[in-house]
Amino acid sequence: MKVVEAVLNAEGKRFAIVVSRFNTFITKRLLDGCCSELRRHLAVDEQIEVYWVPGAYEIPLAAQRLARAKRFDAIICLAAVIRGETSHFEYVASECAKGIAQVSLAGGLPVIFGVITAENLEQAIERAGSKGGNKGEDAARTAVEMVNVLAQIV
Ligand code: INI
Repeated sequence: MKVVEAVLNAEGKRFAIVVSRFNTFITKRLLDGCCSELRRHLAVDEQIEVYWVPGAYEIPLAAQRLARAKRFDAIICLAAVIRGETSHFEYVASECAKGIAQVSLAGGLPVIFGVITAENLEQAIERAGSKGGNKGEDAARTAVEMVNVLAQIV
């Protein structure tokens, strides 16, 4: 029986982070969590590039360009989509999720969905470094794990 379980080692791997400026108060915390988690798994700053985009809706296109550049082992997408009074939230969140999945499959590399979808600001804060953990950290760990597990599929 062959069982593959990846180690969490980011040494020598290259990561692009696409982060949304919308709800910067939250996304800055996701970015901090993401970078510190990558460093905890031995990535150094030279292996990490950060690309700011206006909102979650714009993330898939930027991720697609980065995937096409073929310089990265994984792309990590960070945003906070917070439900407002209108249905705008649903469109933004679902297009972002769909686009990220498409880029990942078309590009053949991990494109990680580090996007908070929250009912309100309080819930978003909880998931950006307080009692709900930090979704940016989780996304970094997922990226490192996926890069390592894919390397073992031959
Ligand atoms: N963008 C977000 O990243 N989060 C949100 O909560 C959000 N809401 O709710 O409107 C949001 N909207 C902007 C959107 O991502 C685009 O930038 C905009 O529609 C221009 O294309």
